[in-house]
Formats: sequence, structure tokens, C-alpha cells
Amino acid sequence: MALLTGKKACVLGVANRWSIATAIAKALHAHGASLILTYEGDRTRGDVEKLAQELGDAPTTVADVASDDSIAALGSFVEQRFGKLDTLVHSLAFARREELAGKYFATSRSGFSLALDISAYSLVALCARLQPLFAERASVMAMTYLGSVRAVRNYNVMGVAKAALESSVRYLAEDLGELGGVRVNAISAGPIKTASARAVGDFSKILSDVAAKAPLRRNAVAEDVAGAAVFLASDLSSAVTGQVLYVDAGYNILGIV
Ligand code: 0WD
Repeated sequence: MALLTGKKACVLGVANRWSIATAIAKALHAHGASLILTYEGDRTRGDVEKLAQELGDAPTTVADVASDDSIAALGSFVEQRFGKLDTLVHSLAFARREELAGKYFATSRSGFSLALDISAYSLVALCARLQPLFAERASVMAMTYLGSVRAVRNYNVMGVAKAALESSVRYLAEDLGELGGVRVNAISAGPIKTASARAVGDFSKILSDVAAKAPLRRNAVAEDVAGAAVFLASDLSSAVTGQVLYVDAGYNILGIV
């Protein structure tokens, strides 16, 4: 069933075919959405352009969320190509590899700022630039992880950045809800083997622990996350906003098992 016919979506965070954003873009397209895909820079441009060709020759453009100019240029691109935007997918994060292992208290001032800037503030800046373009009942979503609300060894500053991201989701939901019913939500994905995830110390242990203990006795995969993204992009979620939706095979509900 096509749930997104006629909807226009912009997806940030495709780096390669394993990216969660890749699965989301494919699922949005399969449900009838038109896409704009962005790449961070030349390193990821080729993979993004290849995916865009497969997904109805979707337009692509650069968007480095560290730069206000780049975010402004993305706004102009979206305006030219789409006019109005129904769905914004924020599926990106960054922290220095050395801050994703060892003691959290060893986080440097600059590493803390960088992680929060790219991983959390970017959603605020994107919403500020794109909000004039949001269609009525548009849907914004960002990807988060359990390390925001629990201490997950090695996740460290990224957990703090995800806490800021989830809090921003609530404030943005409050800001944007009165502007034509725009919704803002987060998906808290279970661990998935991607380039970013491999930067987290002992990531394979996280994967095997979750698969052994989660109520569904498996890890979530990117396609599971994409299904939730289709729901959040669609009118089926028309009264859902400010939420963190866990797509983690149920791991977050556990106490001691
Ligand atoms: O286990 C996982 N993989 C989980 C990921 C569990 C729960 C949440 N997430 C989140 C991540 O924190 C992130 O927010 O999902 C989102 C997508 O992550 P991913 O799909 O796991 O990772 P990846 O395929 O590496 O894509 C993230 C991309 C970057 O990739 P690389 O590997 O090149 O750093 O984020 C992009 C970049 O393409 N990115 C940026 N995009 C624009 N501007 C920037 C930037 N400044 N920095 C990083």
C-alpha cells in the first residue's frame, strides 16, 4: 500500500548502502514519496548519486550541517525543486573516534562542542531554515539511541548529544505544531552495523548482547527503522509528535535479565 503518494521528502545522512538513511530513502520511495537526497561532501557524493538514480532520479545536493551557509543553500535547493516539503529525515551524527571509547570524563571541550553541534544543533538549524517550506502536517524525524537515557559504555559524548537531540525534538514539536500541524519525532534505533556504529568502542559486544537479551531475541535492522520512518512520514501518525519511538526489538524495556 502506498502511504506517501504525492509527499515530498528530503533525506540527510546517506553515506553508503549500509546507512540507516539509505533504508529509509528506499522505503519512502517505495511508498510513493518523491525524494531529495543530500551528501555531506565529496567522500559520500558518489554513493548518494548512485542511490538517487535508483530512486526515481532523485535530485541530490551537498549539505554539510556544520555550515550555516550550506544549510541555507539546502533551503534554496528544496524551495526550487519542491516548493513545499512534507518530510525531513535527519539521520546523521558525528563524534571524534577517540571520544567514543574510555572514560566519558576525558571528553575534550572541543570534542563535546563538535559532537553536540553536528549531532543535535543541526536539527535545530535545519528546522529554522526549512520551516517556511514545511507543508501542512509535515513530519520531521531524527535518529537517536538508548545511550541518551542510559549509560552505555563507550557511547559517551554521543549519548549526551542524543539527549540534547531528543530534548530538541520536544521543543521543536512544541514550536512547529502550531504552524500547520508540523510533527517532530525521534526514532531510537537499536544497534545496527554501519560505518558510524563501528566507531563506537566494542560495538560488536553491544550487538551480541542485544541479540541475546532483547524480547525479540534479535537486533533491529535498518529496514525495521525504515518501516517506522514510513509510519512517521505518513498521515497514519497524524497525532504523534514530540515522541521517541523505540525500534530496538524491545531492548529498552529490560531490567536485569
Ligand atoms: O547503531 C546504529 N547504527 C545507530 C545509529 C543506532 C541508533 C541511532 N543511530 C543514528 C546515528 O547516531 C545517526 O544519527 O542513526 C543516524 C544514522 O547513522 P548510521 O546510518 O548508523 O551511520 P552512517 O551510515 O555512518 O551515516 C551517518 C552519516 C555520516 O557518515 P560518515 O560515516 O561518513 O561519518 O552522517 C553524516 C555522514 O554522511 N554526517 C554529516 N552529514 C552532513 N553534515 C555530517 C555533517 N557535518 N557529519 C556526519
